[in-house]
Amino acid sequence: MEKTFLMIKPDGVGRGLIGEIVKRIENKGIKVVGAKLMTVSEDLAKTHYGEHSEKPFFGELVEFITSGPVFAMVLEGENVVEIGRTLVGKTNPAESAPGTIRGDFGMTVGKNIIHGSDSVASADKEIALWFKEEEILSYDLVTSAWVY
Ligand code: IDP
Repeated sequence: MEKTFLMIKPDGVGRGLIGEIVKRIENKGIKVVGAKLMTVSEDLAKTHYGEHSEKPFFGELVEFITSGPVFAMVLEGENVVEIGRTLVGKTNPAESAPGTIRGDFGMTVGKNIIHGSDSVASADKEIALWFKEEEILSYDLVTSAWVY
């Protein structure tokens, strides 16, 4: 079964949106197999956003993501990378449809509430970066027979 990495950023945690966002994930039929509230070190932030290291907003991005707790999750489901991105919405909340997390709660690209892996390859990389193997659990949801 496919896995993805979603992370509620400091603005989402600070605005008390953890429950609202997890509710959407569970309601969709996605299984949460790992989750933790944590602070992000500068090293982790720089590695996670490494592809943006040459961008003018990189410093601001690292400062933001290390500025308060984040809620990191590993999610499991069929096609969950793509479905996760659909729930999250477009990078710029102004272009995100209502009904998406960024579309419903975000106003600016710098504070867009949540991160979601954009491909299976980056999901694998990000899960390994953010979670230890023993933090990812395997269990059955009784609802899965009605989801699949
Ligand atoms: P994504 O989060 O939708 O995958 P990316 O292009 O990978 O989008 O960018 C990573 C994060 O960097 C975005 O979620 C956003 O918070 C931040 N970011 C992207 N572009 C800008 C910008 O022009 N100014 C400030 N922050 C930006």
